[in-house]
Amino acid sequence: MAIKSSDPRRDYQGSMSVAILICMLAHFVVKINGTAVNDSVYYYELVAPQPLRHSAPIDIELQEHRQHDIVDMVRFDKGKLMAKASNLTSISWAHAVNSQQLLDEALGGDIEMIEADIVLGQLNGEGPVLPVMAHPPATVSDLTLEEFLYQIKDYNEGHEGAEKGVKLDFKSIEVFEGSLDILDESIPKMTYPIWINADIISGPVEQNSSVPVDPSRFFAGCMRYKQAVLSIGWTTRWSADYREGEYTQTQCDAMLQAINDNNVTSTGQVITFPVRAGIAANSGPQLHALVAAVNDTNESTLTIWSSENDYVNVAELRKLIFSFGLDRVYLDVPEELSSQLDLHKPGNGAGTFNSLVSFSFVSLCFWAFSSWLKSV
Ligand SMILES: *[C@@H]1O[C@H](CO)[C@@H](O)[C@H](O)[C@H]1NC(C)=O
Ligand SMILES: *[C@@H]1O[C@H](CO)[C@@H](O)[C@H](O)[C@H]1NC(C)=O
Ligand SMILES: *[C@@H]1O[C@H](CO)[C@@H](O)[C@H](O)[C@H]1NC(C)=O
Ligand SMILES: *[C@@H]1O[C@H](CO)[C@@H](O)[C@H](O)[C@H]1NC(C)=O
Ligand SMILES: *[C@@H]1O[C@H](CO)[C@@H](O)[C@H](O)[C@H]1NC(C)=O
Ligand SMILES: CC(=O)N[C@H]1CO[C@H](CO)[C@@H](O)[C@@H]1O
Repeated sequence: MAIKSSDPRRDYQGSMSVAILICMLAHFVVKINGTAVNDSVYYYELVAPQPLRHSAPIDIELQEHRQHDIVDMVRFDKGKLMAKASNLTSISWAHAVNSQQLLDEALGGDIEMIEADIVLGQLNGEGPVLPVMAHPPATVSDLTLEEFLYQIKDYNEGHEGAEKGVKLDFKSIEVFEGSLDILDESIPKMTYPIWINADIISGPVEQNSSVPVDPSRFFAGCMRYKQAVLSIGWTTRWSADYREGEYTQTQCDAMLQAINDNNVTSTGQVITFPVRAGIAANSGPQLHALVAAVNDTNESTLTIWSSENDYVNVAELRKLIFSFGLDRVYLDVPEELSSQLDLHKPGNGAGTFNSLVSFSFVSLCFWAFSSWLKSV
């Protein structure tokens, strides 16, 4: 991230420095574990050396101004990012952004994460078969994966400090492997969150119409992108008409097995489990056991998603969210459902949400992870 602006504020607004700060603070918080935090000095020292990187001579008076600016700015950003990390459900999503029009809307709106599906298909129904943005059974799109990623990168370069993250949902192992050249080219340059998603295990309810993405081949590809969050889920069958059904112990064990067989926790990659709201609501014990099992080596989170019109037991889902804590659950669901969830106050006393000291290193770094990696 080149330091180029003449406006002192902008110099420090790069997500890179914010990311470093957040990660350092997370270490700090973990270390003191439970005692009160006074981090203002710490922050100040961390950022203050930055002006030395300027090649131009720096006027002393200007530098003093800058240091005041830094402290103010860092406090501001710290607060904002802390709020996000302590309440991952407050991160906003655009879901199924599978066309040029939807991408334009997502980039023009104030959402923070763009979720989209990738299949092998054709651009506008003609030409070669290539990775395009569409959800099965569609195989035609007006947007290729390459163009989609390019437009997000272009947007983010022009909106430093307000970058949007991206979650790529690969619908088959063929399209994932067919996308590796594009990902090789684009992911290392990303200074914003990148999640790679696939449904790698056959899941509820007796889902047998879509083939899961081969876990070993998927993980083998993902190893190339250490900065990417691994979002690994189950194929699902659900709708407005379902009431019963859960992520069974067998299905959760199969997920854990796939993670262990492929040495995924040894890569240090961040893991989130995408779970369908209506089914997750019925699956508390199994999901807790899964997260706890992964937690032996690596902390993980849930990403609750839902299709429009899915049946969801809202009270049970709410209980599930607070049982994990708002710092462990991303929420990518339709507006109607999120407003019903009423997440502003913890319910049932089971929540882990409390204060600054409850932040986990992973939760904090999740959001800033790719920027942080770029800096080391
Ligand atoms: C935090 O540390 C700074 C600098 O040492 C000090 O001025 C400030 O009063 C401290 N704040 C609290 C709440 O202890
Ligand atoms: C999928 O499951 C349904 C219900 O269990 C069953 O009727 C159907 O034959 C199965 N289809 C395949 C392709 O196995
Ligand atoms: C996982 O690690 C073990 C022990 O280091 C090794 O034998 C095995 O081949 C690895 N498996 C994969 C899929 O990398
Ligand atoms: C994960 O492990 C850490 C450290 O071992 C522990 O403090 C934390 O409570 C665990 N979280 C869950 C959800 O099991
Ligand atoms: C968490 O974020 C959600 C969504 O923005 C919001 O409705 C809720 O009030 C927040 N909860 C807390 C405890 O901050
Ligand atoms: C993000 C994270 O917690 N990564 C850890 C995952 O587990 C390996 C092996 O224990 C650690 O080395 C990583 O730091």
